[in-house]
Amino acid sequence: MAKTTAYIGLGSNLGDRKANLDNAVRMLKETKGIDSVRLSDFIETEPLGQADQPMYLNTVAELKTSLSPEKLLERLMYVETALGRERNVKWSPRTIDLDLLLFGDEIIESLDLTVPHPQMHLRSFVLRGLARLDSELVHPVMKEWISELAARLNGCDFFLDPERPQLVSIAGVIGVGKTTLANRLAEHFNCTMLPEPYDTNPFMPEVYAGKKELALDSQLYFLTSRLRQLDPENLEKGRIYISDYVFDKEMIYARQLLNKQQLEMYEVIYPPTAAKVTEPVLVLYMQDSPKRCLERIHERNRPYEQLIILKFLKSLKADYEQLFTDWKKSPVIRITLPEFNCERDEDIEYLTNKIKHYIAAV
Ligand code: A4P
Ligand code: MG
Repeated sequence: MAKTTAYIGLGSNLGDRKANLDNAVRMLKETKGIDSVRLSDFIETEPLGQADQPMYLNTVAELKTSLSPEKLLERLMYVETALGRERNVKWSPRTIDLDLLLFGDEIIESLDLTVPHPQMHLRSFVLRGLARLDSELVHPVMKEWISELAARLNGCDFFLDPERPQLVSIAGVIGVGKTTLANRLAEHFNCTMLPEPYDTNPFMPEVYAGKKELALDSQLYFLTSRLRQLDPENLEKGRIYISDYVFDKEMIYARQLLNKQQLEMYEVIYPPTAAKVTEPVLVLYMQDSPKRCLERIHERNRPYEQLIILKFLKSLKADYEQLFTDWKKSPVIRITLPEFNCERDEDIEYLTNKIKHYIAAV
């Protein structure tokens, strides 16, 4: 009988977690129709969704099976019950949770079973385990490498939360094309675009022209206008918004443009403001060479921007790289130019197909 390779996500956060996982694996191995069980590492993870719970112990199992997906799910539920799993509240603490992550490359959407597991692409503890068991695995719906999906999460775990505004923020250095992409995406999703108010900032042209004493005013202007735009009071939960900037770049620009005294004052104001703004559910980070960004800046010809030099763009790019090396707030999809071209409909379609897996729009 033909065998399918299936992957199971195992988790426990009640009782003797290691023994619970070991027992579940033993019972799976003893199952007729299941063989060659291989495990990834056991890792301790923060409870996802509800913070006031004990830490989880998670692992991923690969198995070969001649069972149907439905029979395999039945067996998983049997093992859960046998090991003391109580089904009361969704996402409550549990002695054992067994999720069917992948069943070959099958896509199943029935009443009792959704495969691939609908939120697996948002969980590092699942993706890393899968990639360790098979580095060539591809997500059958998203059609992307599991390792690529893992890289987007930077070691963090997320879940789709319809209770939040579905803010997608676009990041990248000046001239990379954030506004153009934001407009195209807003058109596609038929949603509001939150544009950076660069042309109403009365201080910025003077700062770029050399009046450094106005740099703090310019930064405060941006800070307050973004606070207004991203105030959770002004954004509806479950609705999609696209912003052509990521709020956290404020600190990058402050470090670049403010002198020591100005920065000291700014650093007092910034954290309480940052704590108030709506965080993105997804960031799109556009990457291109500083040279090509400078060419675009010359083409679009905003007067004050013409004083920008390549060295400044290179330094901004390095700061953005660091920001996203450390980023823990949301998944990040990196978009590399010029391979990606905003003007091409198929590129936009390809990107929007990725984005929709990261937003919980109602
Ligand atoms: N079901 C549909 N598709 C599947 C599938 N692919 N695998 C149905 C398993 N079951 C599937 O499952 C409820 C019903 O989902 C089943 O009857 C089955 O017919 P459940 O296991 O009773 O409910 P649940 O586990 O509370 O919900 P769900 O949606 O499975 O939640 P998850 O995704 O399992 O999340 N944090 C950390 N750090 N580690 C974790 O492992 N797990 C959860 C639970 C929350 N937070 C966590 C972890
Ligand atoms: Mg489950």
